[in-house]
Amino acid sequence: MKKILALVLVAVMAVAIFASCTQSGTGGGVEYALVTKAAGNAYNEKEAEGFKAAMDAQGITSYVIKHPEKATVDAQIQVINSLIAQGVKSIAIAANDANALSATLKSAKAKGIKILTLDSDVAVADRLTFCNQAGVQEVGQALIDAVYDIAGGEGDYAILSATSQATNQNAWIDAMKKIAAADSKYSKLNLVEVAYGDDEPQKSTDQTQALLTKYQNLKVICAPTTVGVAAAAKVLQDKKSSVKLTGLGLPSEMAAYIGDDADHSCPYMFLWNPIDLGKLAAYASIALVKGEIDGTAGGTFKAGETTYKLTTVEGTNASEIILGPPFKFDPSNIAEWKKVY
Ligand code: RAM
Repeated sequence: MKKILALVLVAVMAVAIFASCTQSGTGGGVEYALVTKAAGNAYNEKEAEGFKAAMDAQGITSYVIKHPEKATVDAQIQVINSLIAQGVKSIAIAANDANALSATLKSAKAKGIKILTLDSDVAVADRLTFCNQAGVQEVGQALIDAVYDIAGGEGDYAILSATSQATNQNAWIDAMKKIAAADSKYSKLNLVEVAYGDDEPQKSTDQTQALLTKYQNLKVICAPTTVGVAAAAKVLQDKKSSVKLTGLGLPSEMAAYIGDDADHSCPYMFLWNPIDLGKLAAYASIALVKGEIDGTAGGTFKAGETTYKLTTVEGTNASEIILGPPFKFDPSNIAEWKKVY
């Protein structure tokens, strides 16, 4: 009996592990695909949850969700090639690199597959539109202002990012640097290092520890990645470090670390709703496949009750769809939001 139980357990676990990498509707062929950055990241699972919910709401079962094994270009190329072979109609992807997916995405496009991005963009020529969680400028501004505020207007800060090639993190970091350079208000802040935890918990933990060792006068770490910020929060809080943290985090993972006192490592942080971002990507995929939008700025489509408009990405004639502004999580609202995502 025990043996049978153990076997059943192993089988259930195997299915669960498989499901965390690939999830699909119950339909026959596959038309709509979501490719996240990587497996093992709760943020990506929330995106997937939203994508699935929107497909279900539309009665569409011909979709597949893929979480590549690692947050690398190679892992994504493999997934995209298999989706091309399956003859999907659209691929919504959170890119692990702005340029290195180009050749693969071009061959998908040549097969008539509609390519769109969410969360992390590619070069605008390689996609029709981008489901952008929040304006890059707004995120950069929120983060640099949080660093300024928490550091008391001056001193050393470090950034703990995801992978060094991640388009979204690089865009936010770039925006932070540009905003800081353009206004003398920030001139007493000193960025000592941008470290990369590769959206892996252990590497992010190690990188946080290394920052603490290297920079004795460090005041603040800013981690614009949910994986990095959660790892750093734990390191700082366990050590009762005086170094404070801010960044982009999932309320469900960060609730234990948010607080204004010496017992908590993170006074406040930001994010948006990753479930809504997944939904937006699903509705945009459907609108592209049905020809309701073609990626040209000015186009509109419905995502549930909301009508979204494709707007122009500054300095280009390419489009993006902005989900909304970044949202601040602090001791006053974290208990409420940790239940949501
Ligand atoms: C991590 C990923 C994701 C990013 C969030 C904020 O989960 O890097 O791409 O948008 O952080």
